[in-house]
Amino acid sequence: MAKKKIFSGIQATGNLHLGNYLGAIRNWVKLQADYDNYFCVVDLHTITVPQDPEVLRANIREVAGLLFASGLDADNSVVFVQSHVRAHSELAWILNCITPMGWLHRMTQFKEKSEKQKDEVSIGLFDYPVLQAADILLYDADLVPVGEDQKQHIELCRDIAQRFNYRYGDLFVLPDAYIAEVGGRVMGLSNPEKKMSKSEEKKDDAIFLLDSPDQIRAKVKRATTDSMREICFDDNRPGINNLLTIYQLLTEKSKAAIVEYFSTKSYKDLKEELAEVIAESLRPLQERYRELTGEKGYLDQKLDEGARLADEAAERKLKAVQDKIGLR
Ligand code: ATP
Ligand code: LTN
Repeated sequence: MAKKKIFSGIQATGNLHLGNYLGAIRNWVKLQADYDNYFCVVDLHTITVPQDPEVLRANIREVAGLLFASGLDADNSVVFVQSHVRAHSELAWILNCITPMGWLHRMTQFKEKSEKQKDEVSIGLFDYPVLQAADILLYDADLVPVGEDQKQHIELCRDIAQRFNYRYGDLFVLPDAYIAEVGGRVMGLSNPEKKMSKSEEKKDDAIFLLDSPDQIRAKVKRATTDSMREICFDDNRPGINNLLTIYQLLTEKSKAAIVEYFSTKSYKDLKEELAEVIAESLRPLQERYRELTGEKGYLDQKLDEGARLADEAAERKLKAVQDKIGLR
């Protein structure tokens, strides 16, 4: 039986953090053997807000390198850069023409991001979820593993697919979001009321995947907690809850075992142990990253091969779309 298909994407903003890793990338690595997979560095999404060209060029490579270093492998997964496959832009345009503006006005991520940008908001930022729908629908993805913040975008993608299928006849697969029960929303260290984010102004809010052990120790040490003492999982105590959740995700121990283990310890102990667990978990990834970026031509060759395979699949689907709507 043919395997089910997975598609997911990640922006080329550099500085990938523990939230990206635990909410998305690590799940991609875990799932890849059981599916046909497409993982994409979505550079066209990245330019929906202003980017410096040199920085963008470097970030595309950094993010791709981190995906391979995290354990995505070319035997199981097609890893590629979105702008290398032209069908993404073309299908996005076609989907634009069947998507009501009202649907996009409801997107909470647009509301948040556009508030920050005020007068500078581009049409691209507004249209972002339609390009995301094109990404997913081009590859007939059944499953889209993402963090919780992307749920609304995947639902919109289903709505767009359904509208197309209804108008022109069945062509698109309706995808489901895959959101991990634990890890779907890793919170910030300095502001545990909000998700960990690259764009957070406070630099200490996120642990970046390439942070040194000392940087990790310093950030965890400064993480916001509360004035209580007891170490337990409690949604009403977001700081401690988040530290314990990160500990749980990285050690894969049960909640009960963790609470028992820390029952006689202090917040200081928890922070020190957590920092070591994070540093140890990231060490192999950082080593592989240095190895593969040190090998001349490695990344380019992998990304060229990924683009070739993705392009084949995407072109086939785009032609089928063009047939349906009368462009061919
Ligand atoms: P950021 O807010 O840090 O800029 P993003 O969500 O805008 O990140 P991406 O870097 O493209 O953009 O996210 C890649 C993946 O990581 C997505 O699946 C997203 O849902 C997930 N993700 C991002 N932040 C978190 C988080 N704090 N917890 C869990 N998953 C997250
Ligand atoms: N919007 C996503 C990135 C993204 C994506 C996708 C995720 C672009 N295209 C397709 C899943 C499927 C984000 O994480 N910010």
